[in-house]
Amino acid sequence: MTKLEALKKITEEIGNKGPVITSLGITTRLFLIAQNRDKPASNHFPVLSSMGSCLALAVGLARGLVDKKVTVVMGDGEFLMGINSFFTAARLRLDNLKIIVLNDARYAQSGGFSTAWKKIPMKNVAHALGFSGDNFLEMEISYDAKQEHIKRTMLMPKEVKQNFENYFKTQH
Ligand SMILES: Cc1ncc(C[n+]2csc(CCOP(=O)(O)OP(=O)(O)O)c2C)c(N)n1
Ligand SMILES: [Mg+2]
Repeated sequence: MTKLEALKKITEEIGNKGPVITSLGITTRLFLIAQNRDKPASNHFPVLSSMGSCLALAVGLARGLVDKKVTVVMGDGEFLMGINSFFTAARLRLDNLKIIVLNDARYAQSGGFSTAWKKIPMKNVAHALGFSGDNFLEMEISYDAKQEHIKRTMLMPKEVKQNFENYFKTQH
C-alpha cells in the first residue's frame, strides 16, 4: 500500500468524526491531498516540523475531550521519536484515542534511512503494552524514494494555532 492510498482509506473511515492530528512532512502533505484540500479542515491539526510531539498532543486531546474520538496518524520515524508518549497512552488506557502508524520502516522525507521498525515488530510492542486493534493500527507502507513530486503545504504555524483555538471555542 502506498502512503496516499493509506491516507485515503483513513479519510474515508474517520470522516469528520473528531479531531485528527497528522505528523510532520509527507504525512500531513499527503493527508491534505487525500482530502483534496490546500488547508486543513477545522478538526485537523497538523504538527509541523516538531518531530516526536504528535502523540503527546493526541494524548492530551484525548484526555481533555473525553466525548470525542481522537485520531493520530503518523510516520514510523515520528512514532519512534515520541515513543515515550506511547507508554503514557498505554498507562492511561484512553479508549477514545486511535493511533495509526504508517510504517515504511524509513525516514522517507529525510533521505530514506531505515528506522528501528525495520527489525522490531511494532505490533508486538503495541500488544505487549495492552493496545488492541481499536486503539492501535499499523499500516505497512511501500517505500517511495521520490518525494519531490508531493505538493508542499503552504501552512504557517500561526494558522495551525488559530485553527486549534477556533476548534476549542466551538467545543465549549
Ligand atoms: C526533531 C527533528 N529531528 C529531525 C527532523 C527532520 N525530519 C523531518 S521528516 C523526518 C523523517 C520522518 O520520518 P517518518 O515519520 O517515518 O515519516 P516519512 O518521512 O517516512 O513519511 C525527519 C528525520 C525534524 N523535523 N525534527
Ligand atoms: Mg517513515
